[in-house]
Amino acid sequence: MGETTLTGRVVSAHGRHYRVAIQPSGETRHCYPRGKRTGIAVGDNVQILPEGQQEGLITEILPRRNLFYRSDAQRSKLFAANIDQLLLVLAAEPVFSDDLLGRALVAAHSADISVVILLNKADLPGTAAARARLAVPESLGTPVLSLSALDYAQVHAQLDALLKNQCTLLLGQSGMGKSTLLNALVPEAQAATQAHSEALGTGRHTTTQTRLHPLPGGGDIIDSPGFQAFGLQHLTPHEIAHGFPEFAPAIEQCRFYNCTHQHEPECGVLAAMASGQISANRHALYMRILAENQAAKRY
Ligand SMILES: Nc1nc2c(ncn2[C@@H]2O[C@H](COP(=O)(O)OP(=O)(O)O)[C@@H](O)[C@H]2O)c(=O)[nH]1
Ligand SMILES: [Mg+2]
Ligand SMILES: [Zn+2]
Repeated sequence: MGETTLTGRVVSAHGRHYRVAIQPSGETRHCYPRGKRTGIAVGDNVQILPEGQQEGLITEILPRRNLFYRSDAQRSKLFAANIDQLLLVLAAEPVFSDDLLGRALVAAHSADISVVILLNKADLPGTAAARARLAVPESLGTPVLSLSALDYAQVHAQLDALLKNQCTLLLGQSGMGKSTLLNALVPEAQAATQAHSEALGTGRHTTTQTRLHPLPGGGDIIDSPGFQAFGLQHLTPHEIAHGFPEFAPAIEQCRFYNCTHQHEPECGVLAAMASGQISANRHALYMRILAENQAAKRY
């Protein structure tokens, strides 16, 4: 059985349709999972059984380094596997959501994936005010870059070294400029996106699929569709707390080893919040995520 299987990397996902780049030739095949199997992500290394010259059946997902995903009450949405870093794209307009930003950061911190925040549309007058809203993540050590994706020279000057030889996931709400940024970095990407939407007959240029693009200078960038929700139902209470790095020193001061940092006496996190070291907004986000997970478990 072994002699006919091929190994490859998933380079695009759209529903249950996957494109797999076969190693080492690099030829791509249109693949689909066996049976009802889901849970395959862009960036996954997989084994396939070839069918004809252009198709294949995905039979196995090889072990992952990491998986970045969100999970709402109904289902999980896999963004990508085996990534080196997350580039979170925000802008002054449309206004970004603090709640969604906070959740994406929790998901990344809890999976130990490093994050760089990119404040795009630096040419817009609201940029300084938007940057002020990033004070908390910045103070926690998340780098914040600011540029205009319309200015290709600026994009290359600020991002080429960061992205070189890394696998980077581009993530952000729609309208923040992910596609514009991708086009600046990968000149062929625009043509590829358009060909795809024509093939689907949608005629839309909104990104509906997740797709990995090799960068001309080495490395890969993964473009993902925008999102309006970011559930974290897959995290345990401990992982949620781990997703807030500023809680770590305070947690050591909690009296109870199983403190949930919500109402317990002599809680280090509540004390740090009372003295202003932990932001009340961040603690409120922590409480929301925790409450959602507890509500989900009751079903
Ligand atoms: N002023 C300004 N507009 C930008 C910039 N980057 C993107 N845009 C515009 O923002 C809109 C949304 O960009 P798009 O790349 O489609 O966002 P996506 O939904 O995140 O992929 C488009 O009209 C872009 O032309 C920028 O740096 N400055
Ligand atoms: Mg887009
Ligand atoms: Zn506590």
